[in-house]
Amino acid sequence: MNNKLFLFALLTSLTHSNFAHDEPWTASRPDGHAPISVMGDHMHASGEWMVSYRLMSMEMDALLDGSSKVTAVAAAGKYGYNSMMLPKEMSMTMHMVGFMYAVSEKWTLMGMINYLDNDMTMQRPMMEKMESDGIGDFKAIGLYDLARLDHGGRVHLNFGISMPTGSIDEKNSFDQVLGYCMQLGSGTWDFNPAITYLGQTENYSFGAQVGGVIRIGENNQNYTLGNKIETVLWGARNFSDSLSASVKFDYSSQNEISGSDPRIDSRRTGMMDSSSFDAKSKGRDLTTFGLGINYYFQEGQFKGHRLAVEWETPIDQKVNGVQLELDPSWTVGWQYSW
Ligand SMILES: [Cu+2]
Repeated sequence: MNNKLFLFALLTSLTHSNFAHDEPWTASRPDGHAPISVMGDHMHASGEWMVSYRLMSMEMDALLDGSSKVTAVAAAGKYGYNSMMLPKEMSMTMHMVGFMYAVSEKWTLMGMINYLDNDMTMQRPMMEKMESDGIGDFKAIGLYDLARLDHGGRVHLNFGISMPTGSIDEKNSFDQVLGYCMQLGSGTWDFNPAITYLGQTENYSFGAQVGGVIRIGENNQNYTLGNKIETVLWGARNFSDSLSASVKFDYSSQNEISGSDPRIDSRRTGMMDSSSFDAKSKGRDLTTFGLGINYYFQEGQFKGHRLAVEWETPIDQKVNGVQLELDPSWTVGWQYSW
């Protein structure tokens, strides 16, 4: 609760303070783009293109039961899992390639595809490492310019659709289907709506995005990943025409899975049950704090290129059921527009 009050106070003070600024909002400054982990934060001028690449790296270890750390033995006893089958560590690396194109002043189109690489180690010491990698779900997003406000503010709507191009059939070397968190896609068509507010003063910029993921129907294995809501608030200060630094708060909440994969259910028999196979041990509430740097090349042979890095740490997390705890993560990115 204190976190939310603080965020509210921060946003209120930013939006109601006396930063006199009569220029319209512009992307042509280092803080004209949000911290690199935020998607669909900005629009482009009509006819403009942008390509981007992001690398995101996440690590998880230690088991959580709700918001409390728990040992594998205690979690297994409470939920009826086999403690040796519980996860111990997981790493997730995501390569994300995107493009943007503004078809008019009112509409910017975006496409994003990612390549995922997941590794998971189990509690049982001699057990082989679980691995999965491949293409994730393709996202197509239309950004609609809703309003240009006085004093450098603007608002846009994000209409996103996620297509089920990522596999939900990833298996181990014994031809058994891996747990839910090792799969690469949702298996469903998902709607990704959001509303984004951007503000700028001479040396500061700030923004807020409220969005969600709404799954449509069930996938071909009779389950649906949980719907998700997410609120992101950020602020940045520019130190020159090329360099800015940012802070970010992100709160997200994702529900557990509804339904279950019969192939995964068949692995839950004979004392081999694991939280990885349990549809109720999926989804979490997560609040993170991030620090970032954006660099924008304004001239020279790299004119139009941007480099950005962001470090993000959880400040509060509560998992559904038993799951691994998320550690601090990194996002680095490159963007080029013309
Ligand atoms: Cu862009």
